Amino acid sequence: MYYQNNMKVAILGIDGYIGWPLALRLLSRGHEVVGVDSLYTRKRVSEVHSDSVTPILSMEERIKQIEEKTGKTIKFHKGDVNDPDFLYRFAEETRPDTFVHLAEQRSAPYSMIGLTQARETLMQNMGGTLNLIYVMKDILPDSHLLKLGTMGEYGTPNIDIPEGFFEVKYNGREDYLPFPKFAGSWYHWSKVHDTNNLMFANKVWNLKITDVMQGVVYGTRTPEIEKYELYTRFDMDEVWGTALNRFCTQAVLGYPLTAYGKGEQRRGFLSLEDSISCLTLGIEKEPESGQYRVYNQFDEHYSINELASLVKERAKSVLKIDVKVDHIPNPRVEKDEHYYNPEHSKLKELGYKPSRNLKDDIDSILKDVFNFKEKAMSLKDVIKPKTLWKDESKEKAR
Ligand code: USQ
Repeated sequence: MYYQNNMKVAILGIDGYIGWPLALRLLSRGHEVVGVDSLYTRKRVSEVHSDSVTPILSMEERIKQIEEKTGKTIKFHKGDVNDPDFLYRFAEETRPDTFVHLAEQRSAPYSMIGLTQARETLMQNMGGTLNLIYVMKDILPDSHLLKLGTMGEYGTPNIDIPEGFFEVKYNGREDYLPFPKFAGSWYHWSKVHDTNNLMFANKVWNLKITDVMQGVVYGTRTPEIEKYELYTRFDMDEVWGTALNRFCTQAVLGYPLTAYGKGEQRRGFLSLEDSISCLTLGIEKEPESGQYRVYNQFDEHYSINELASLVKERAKSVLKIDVKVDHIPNPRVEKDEHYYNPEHSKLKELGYKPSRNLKDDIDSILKDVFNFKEKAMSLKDVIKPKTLWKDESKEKAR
């Protein structure tokens, strides 16, 4: 394992919540960045009548501003990783050292809207990853793929969760095997299928792969976003927004926080800044040739009730806003009380030091969202959960 500077990194999904701040970080560390995006998320978010609360520029305008502010450029290729011709052309032309694959449909609720969205999620995500595997095998067999998976691949088993693999004893024999997966949405299953395909590609073609099982990311800022004043997107609607970002927005608007079910479900969380640091570490300290490695990427795990209480307390302290926590019927099918103890030491062994504390992060999200309160208010109709994992009325109607 070695440390590399001045790498050429292709970020697939560069226009997204994580892709954009990752591009800024890599540029500031002296790497060359090339980007791909189909602008899929912008389109799908607008289809559910939502938008980013933070103001985001077009990709062209982002690149123009970064050139003016840093003198560095990002070569952007608009296209879909699910189109093999496009991806082969892109790889031939740019020949990166590392592919960071973030270009997947990333919303669990979106994947549960209906058959169209379930098919789209599975085909889009598995198709894009499969294309990338073949592109690497055929054109760049020594390149490194850092692929974003999810902690949700594991589900919530009643035993500790290892980082990808574990030792099993069965009928008197032992082996070291992939940990069983039990995901909670078609989106999360699409990541499980990707993982299986990546393990197989590594086995047959020795491809160098890092599979990142990332927890729920929250936040609005990284040092580069602050320095260049170029926001990344921030979603808070029921389809595209994630728990803590939604709670902070709800608090700014004075709306009750939407804790689903009993609120005792636990997930691994990490700040946007920590996500970018971990991904950068995984890019710069790449696996050995022919290695497939798995990281559980989160800082701490919290229950939904713990997060909601902390947001309630910080909203009172920072913005003098009183909010209440509403326990609404869970639109998802998931355990809302369970054991949860995933291991997460490998990234720390690689050098990851969590940078922030949750209280400060929540304060900073609350202040940022408060600055764009009018925009957040204009999106108030898309806060309440409408996407049901199990729609009883449809079942009765059939
Ligand atoms: N939840 C609430 N209230 C809300 C929103 C969510 O109680 O208003 C609960 C959900 O029921 C769930 C938990 O919060 O138990 C997390 O939900 P989420 O929407 O924040 O996150 P999730 O759907 O799991 O997906 C998100 C990202 C996805 C990423 C995943 C990491 O959208 O791209 O892969 O987090 S993880 O959850 O670890 O699998």
